[in-house]
Amino acid sequence: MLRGNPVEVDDTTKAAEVFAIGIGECGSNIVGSYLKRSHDKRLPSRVRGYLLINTDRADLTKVRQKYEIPKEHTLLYGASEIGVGGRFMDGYNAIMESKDIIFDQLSNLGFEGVSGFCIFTSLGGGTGCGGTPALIDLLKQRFQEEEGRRIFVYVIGVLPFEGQSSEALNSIWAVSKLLRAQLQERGADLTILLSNRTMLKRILQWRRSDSVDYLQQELNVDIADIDSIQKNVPSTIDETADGESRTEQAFVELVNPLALDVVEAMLSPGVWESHKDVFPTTDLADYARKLDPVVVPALYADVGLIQDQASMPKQLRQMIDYAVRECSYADVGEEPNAESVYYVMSGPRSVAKAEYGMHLKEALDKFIAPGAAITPCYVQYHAGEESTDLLLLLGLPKIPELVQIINEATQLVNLHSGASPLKQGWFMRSKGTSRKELVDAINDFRELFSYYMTPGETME
Ligand SMILES: Nc1nc2c(ncn2[C@@H]2O[C@H](COP(=O)(O)OP(=O)(O)OP(=O)(O)O)[C@@H](O)[C@H]2O)c(=O)[nH]1
Ligand SMILES: [Mg+2]
Repeated sequence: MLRGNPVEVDDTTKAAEVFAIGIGECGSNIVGSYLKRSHDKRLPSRVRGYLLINTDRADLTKVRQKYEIPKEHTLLYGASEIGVGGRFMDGYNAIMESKDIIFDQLSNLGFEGVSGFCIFTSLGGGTGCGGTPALIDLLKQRFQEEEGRRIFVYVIGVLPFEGQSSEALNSIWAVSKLLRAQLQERGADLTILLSNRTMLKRILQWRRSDSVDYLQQELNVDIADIDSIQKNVPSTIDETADGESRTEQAFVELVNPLALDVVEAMLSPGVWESHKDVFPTTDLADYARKLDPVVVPALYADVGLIQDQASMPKQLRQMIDYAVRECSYADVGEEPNAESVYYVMSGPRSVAKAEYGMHLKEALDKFIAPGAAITPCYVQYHAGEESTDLLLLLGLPKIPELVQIINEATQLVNLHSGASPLKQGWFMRSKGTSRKELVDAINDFRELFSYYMTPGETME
């Protein structure tokens, strides 16, 4: 649509194109399922191209077949061909060592001149978790240092299900690494956190009966108690390793479409369409300028607002309450205390309008820290029959489930700590790094999300 239209030729339009990269199994699946779902196998018009990369040949082949991805949009790299099994430093090094082939392929796919990258990855594995910071480092070096051109990089990172302590530790390392690198202009401009456990909870709440049917059919078991699934992923249904991986596979199939919806909503203000107005003009890069570096999105689709001026403030307040509490992609609890907020309200002209900004601001007040900046964006459709959708991006909110992740990671570190170098060998063997680097990462988290921690509680 955008292509060939005279409007696209102006600089601002061109400047807004992004390139999508899916790294590792999770990242590839998310981008793959997007392509499969969109009718004509196309990305939103602001996404110039995409590449799925993995160190695991079998996984890459699977993704190609499953989502019918042309071979030139995939790349196998690294020495092992069987993935890195959660050893994230191997994931990091594999990217660094494959710089040339990665850039060659990106260049064949036309990545020159894009203004940003969206990298999709899980945070708990090895290939994506370790590879993402390395990839960003290379991209920033290439564009910012060699070409002298600022680019922005967004990471859409998936937090693990509950009870996966090794993945909890990897996730903490990755986020801390991305933030620390940002201090040197070599990290992610925005890390958007999506949590598998929360997305699963949402899906089971919203599409309860569909989801149960799907799970029963996929797993071939009788799912009597869906509440216990939510609390106890993935061991509820079947304790065997095979059963676990089957369950996990079924869960990720359920949540992946949810992950895509939020990215599409973020892109939507920047996608040009003849029958809509956007103000203020908003592009992907604006999110990074206005928000803190770690963001939790909430998407409330199809809000049923009733046209009645008198009750509008109340309706808008309920909309915000519901979005924060029931539609966030990682559970932010009752008091997220976000340090910045961006909202995109889209819908018919009569609803998505700046006059309501005052009410939205009031409604957001109890969910944000004193002094937190609120940045609005309104997307108005002329026709009037569009649904009303609200996207909230919460910058650096409190995330109660991170407490659990921190605790799981801390326990694991303690388990393998001791005076003997033999004992500490675990860190190098299974993560490829030192105990100290992991302890530092955990301490970064404790500081960043200090809200939950008792003062002085740092690891030695
Ligand atoms: N939402 C979602 N999560 C996934 C998907 N695939 C894997 N995961 C989660 O991702 C984590 C595992 O990471 P993977 O992406 O499989 O790891 P990887 O990057 O391929 O790295 P290695 O396999 O260690 O080389 C676990 O927390 C999984 O639950 C997916 O398609 N969607
Ligand atoms: Mg893998």
